[in-house]
Amino acid sequence: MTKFPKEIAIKCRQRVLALHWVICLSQPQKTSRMAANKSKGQSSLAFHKVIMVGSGGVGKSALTLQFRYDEFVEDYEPTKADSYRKKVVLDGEEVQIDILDTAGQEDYAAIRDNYFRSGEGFLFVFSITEHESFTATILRVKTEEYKIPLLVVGNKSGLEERRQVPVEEARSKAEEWGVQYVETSAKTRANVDKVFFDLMREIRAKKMSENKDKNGKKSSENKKSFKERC
Ligand SMILES: Nc1nc2c(ncn2[C@@H]2O[C@H](COP(=O)(O)OP(=O)(O)OP(=O)(O)O)[C@@H](O)[C@H]2O)c(=O)[nH]1
Ligand SMILES: [Mg+2]
Repeated sequence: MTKFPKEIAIKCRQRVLALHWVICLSQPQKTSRMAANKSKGQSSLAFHKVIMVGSGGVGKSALTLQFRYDEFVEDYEPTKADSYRKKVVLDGEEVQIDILDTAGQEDYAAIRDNYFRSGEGFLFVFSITEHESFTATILRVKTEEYKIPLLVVGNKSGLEERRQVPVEEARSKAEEWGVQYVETSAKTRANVDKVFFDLMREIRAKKMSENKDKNGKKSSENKKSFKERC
């Protein structure tokens, strides 16, 4: 029997997961409600959906692959859309992170823009060696709803001699938006875990405050109906 190459199997899995994101687009509420309705005995792993955004070649895939597989990929192969899944322990709790690695190349913009709605948090990645990629980030963050959890990530921090974006410039923009700015290197793994974990913490905090609001609303509705009944 001919052996199915491992690389092809991995690629197929990424595409299937990316497709899963498209399907979830039409029913995000349903999924979270289903999780909430699980009985106490059943394991209900928390899911956090993260989307990688940024210009072509800035290192979105390299960061994702480094986080997922602890590997640095030297070759540049423009992404259309790939999805990755990993179980991690976040502050003592086992959670699952779903990462959607989107296309930076404008040729694939239509595919990319379709996915945005389904993200719970975003890593806006630019390369510190390319000022244009930073400008593109500024435009994107401006046009996106940035009340959602997001981090601005200056990647390729190991290439200091080719730096075009001063730390202060990026930091002051991030401060203006009230978000965190972190520099990473997909090559050396510097701050790679940090950006994914910090983003998951922000997503978790937002979900918790939304749940509180919902529960608060419910209990005040219950109180009201009790009063009305009396
Ligand atoms: N030295 C160095 N090279 C990097 C780093 N991150 C990515 N690269 C290289 O930059 C090139 C582009 O990286 P990708 O991760 O494919 O870029 P991308 O943002 O996914 O690009 P698109 O898929 O087209 O949007 C590859 O050759 C990577 O090896 C880094 O931190 N340091
Ligand atoms: Mg890519």
